[in-house]
Amino acid sequence: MKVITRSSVLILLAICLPVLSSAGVFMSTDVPRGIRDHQTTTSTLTVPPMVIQDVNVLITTLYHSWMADLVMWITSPQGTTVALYSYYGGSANNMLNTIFDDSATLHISQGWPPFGGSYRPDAPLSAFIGENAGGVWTLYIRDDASWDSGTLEAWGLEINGEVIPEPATLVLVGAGLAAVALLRRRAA
Ligand SMILES: [Ca+2]
Ligand SMILES: [Ca+2]
Repeated sequence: MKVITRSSVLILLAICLPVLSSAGVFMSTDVPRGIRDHQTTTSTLTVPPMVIQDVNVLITTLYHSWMADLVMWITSPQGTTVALYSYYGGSANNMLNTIFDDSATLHISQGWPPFGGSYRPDAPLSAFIGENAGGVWTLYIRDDASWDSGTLEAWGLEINGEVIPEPATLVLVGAGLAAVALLRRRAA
């Protein structure tokens, strides 16, 4: 007689779960946001639950003259903060189609406005690995100098992760495995 055990269910789940990996780009919908002298601009976006394997930050369109006014950082739903950018680019303008990626060859300090392409941020985004991505992410942009201001028009996150199954999914998988075991018992 074959009996399905708790441990065999867990082993089967461990085999099945890595298949449920997910990759997605999540764009903020609360833009445009003004970037004003001596103020901190925030913008948020919401991500579904998944265990983070990699995060890249996409600053798609940010208009600002004299980019050296700015400092940027990002905070995860779990409250982890990673510094992205600090006072680079001198008097030159804008950040367009910029990807902050730990895997980039160049550090952001080696780029020049409008910073098109991939750059490593000030601190590694790997700080987010293993966290649950689910919830509200916040991008902060502080303008520390007078005269030049701008707007954040578009930004997002590119996240690779493993989907966290809903409890209902686990119940269904468990029920399916039990049914298979029952059929095998009847066939035996
Ligand atoms: Ca990356
Ligand atoms: Ca300014």
